[in-house]
Amino acid sequence: MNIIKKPSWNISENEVTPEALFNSRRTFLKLGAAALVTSGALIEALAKDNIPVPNLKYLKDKNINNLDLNTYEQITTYNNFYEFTTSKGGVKDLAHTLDTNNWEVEISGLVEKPFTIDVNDLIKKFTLEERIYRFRCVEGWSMVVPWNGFTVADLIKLAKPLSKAKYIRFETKYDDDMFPDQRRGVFGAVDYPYVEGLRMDEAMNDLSFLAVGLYGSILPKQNGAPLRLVVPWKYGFKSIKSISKISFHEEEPLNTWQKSNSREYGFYANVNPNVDHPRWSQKRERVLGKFLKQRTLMFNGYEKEVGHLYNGMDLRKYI
Ligand SMILES: Nc1nc2c(c(=O)[nH]1)N[C@H]1C(S)=C(S)[C@@H](COP(=O)(O)O)O[C@H]1N2
Ligand SMILES: [Mo]
Repeated sequence: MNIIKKPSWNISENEVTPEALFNSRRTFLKLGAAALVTSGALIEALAKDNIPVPNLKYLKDKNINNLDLNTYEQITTYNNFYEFTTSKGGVKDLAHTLDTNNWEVEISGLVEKPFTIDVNDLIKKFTLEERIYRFRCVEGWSMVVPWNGFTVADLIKLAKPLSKAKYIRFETKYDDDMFPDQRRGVFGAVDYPYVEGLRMDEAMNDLSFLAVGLYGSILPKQNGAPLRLVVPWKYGFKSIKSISKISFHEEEPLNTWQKSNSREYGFYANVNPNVDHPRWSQKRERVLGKFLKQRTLMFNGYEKEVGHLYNGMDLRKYI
């Protein structure tokens, strides 16, 4: 846990009240926001690292794999969000036009009864938890992120799909006042709105997650506020941001990157060091903030949890 290693957390014991809150970061996060904001010392410490004061309550991830978290700064300043720009450093400065007020999420397609719900009312229906996940972009960089949110499985239970629904489809909001490239289309290779999908058994897997926050606070706009998918065993482009439509289908949805270039990007996009991208190797990756590259793991390290979903499938064909 990298926050605790940082000098700003070296607050002497007697400066801190109540002591129980601060003896470990683990305790601190478990208690949630309400107890926290009472401490000026803590707020200062968070501010020094540019980490917002946590404003979500959630069940803590035990981080049994001891993943080394990327910093809040790294996660929120290096982004892919083509609706704003293709410059990874530029997204954070442009994303202010994304307006998450009165954000509705439409649930439709093969469900018992379609409905539309305000995203805040949707979030209130679930117990939030933290998920510390590896995140691997198809371009060869990666990071470790402490997300907050709920499982796609929980969302599916609420949506009540019919048994003939075999796929779930997600769509980013379409609003060219909020997303400048939806109007300009400068990056012509991508059709908006951005679309992604999962097979229903993939979506029901416990790893499939809908994030509403990171590091204990609501998602920054550049990371896909107010609601984004996180599928940690798949390349990052599957993790669609700023979702406003979720629907259920019999047929496999055509996702944005497959539509744009089906030779290079498919529907599955499982992280796989043994299948190269047509233009580069996928054997290694650069973790944000680290100098040396590291080996990429099969299914991004989640083979035990998801390998069975692809039994009998040729992963060279189903890219
Ligand atoms: N709507 C939308 N979702 C998107 C993208 C995008 O351009 N638009 N980029 C994808 C890609 S390629 C990656 S790697 C991740 C990046 O997420 P991050 O900026 O939170 O790291 O978002 C994915 N989701
Ligand atoms: Mo990506």
